[in-house]
Amino acid sequence: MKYIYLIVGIVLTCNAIAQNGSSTANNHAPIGVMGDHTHGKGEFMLSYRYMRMNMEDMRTGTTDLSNEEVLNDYMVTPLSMNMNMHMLGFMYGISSKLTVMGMVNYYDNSMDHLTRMNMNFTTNSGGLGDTKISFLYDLMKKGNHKFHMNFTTSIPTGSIDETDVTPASEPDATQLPYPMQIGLGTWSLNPGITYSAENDKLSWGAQTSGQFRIGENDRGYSFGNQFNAQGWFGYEVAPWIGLSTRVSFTNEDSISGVDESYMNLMMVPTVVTENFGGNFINGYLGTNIMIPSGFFKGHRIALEYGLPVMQDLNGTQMKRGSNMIIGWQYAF
Ligand SMILES: [Cu+2]
Repeated sequence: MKYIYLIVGIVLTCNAIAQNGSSTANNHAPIGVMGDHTHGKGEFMLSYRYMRMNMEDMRTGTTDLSNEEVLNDYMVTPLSMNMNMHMLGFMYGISSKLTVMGMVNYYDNSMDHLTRMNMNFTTNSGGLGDTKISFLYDLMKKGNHKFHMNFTTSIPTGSIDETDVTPASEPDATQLPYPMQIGLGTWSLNPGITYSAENDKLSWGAQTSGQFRIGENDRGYSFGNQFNAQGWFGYEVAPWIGLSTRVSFTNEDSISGVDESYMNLMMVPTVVTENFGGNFINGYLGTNIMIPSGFFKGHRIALEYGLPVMQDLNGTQMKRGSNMIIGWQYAF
């Protein structure tokens, strides 16, 4: 809730600042949408996003579970997880129709647990994640309406061998559960299509995409394929600032194959492959700001905050919580 006040606050306090002639802040979708726009030939864009996602409390399907209920079946229950992601990206217009995009991510994860013996412990992992290369191809532009195709290849540069010390492994480190791994360990092909449109004050768009994991990784498993559909709506308060709402739907499969290093599947729900994926609907509020003058003229700052609206989980999992993204973009 406090983020809504923050967004409204930014708008009200800054609204008096000098306004720029051309409408631009809302030419981009909310910052959480990847590959929402293309670039003209020879144009570069750099971007940085910081994303913080958090998960807490357990659920099966749409039924919440207490720690005691989880500890009836498992020796340990997760309590919460925090994921911090730093995402560095570039875009380049190869031609008037084709844009290439690259992205590297740095992860910093932590997970809190409770054991049957009523003991708490935390595990950590972090490092460079998978590398993404995308091609965006303009299919159609008609008036203010535009369609482009997205094709992303995810290259498995992130580690799937993350270890840490747990009470059961002390004093040695042990292979951390699936959600604490940094990469997929497999290549992934992610095709999609994006529609965007705008008029005087309003902008809107939609994107649908899939994520298809290729084969299994060298630990013997592969993360679930995903289907995503999302739509957004933006309102231009002033040419340099826009507000946005977004709704996203994700369907994710459970993990296939198995990492044999998890010897005891009664240890914790996060080592059981059935306890992954589900159906998720998230709602977001955001703002896009384009600095209208001065040294940072043309730099974009954006913020988006999301919460789950619905989540129907496969097996026993932690619930997804809030999702915050802060971004910077600059084209030249
Ligand atoms: Cu761009």
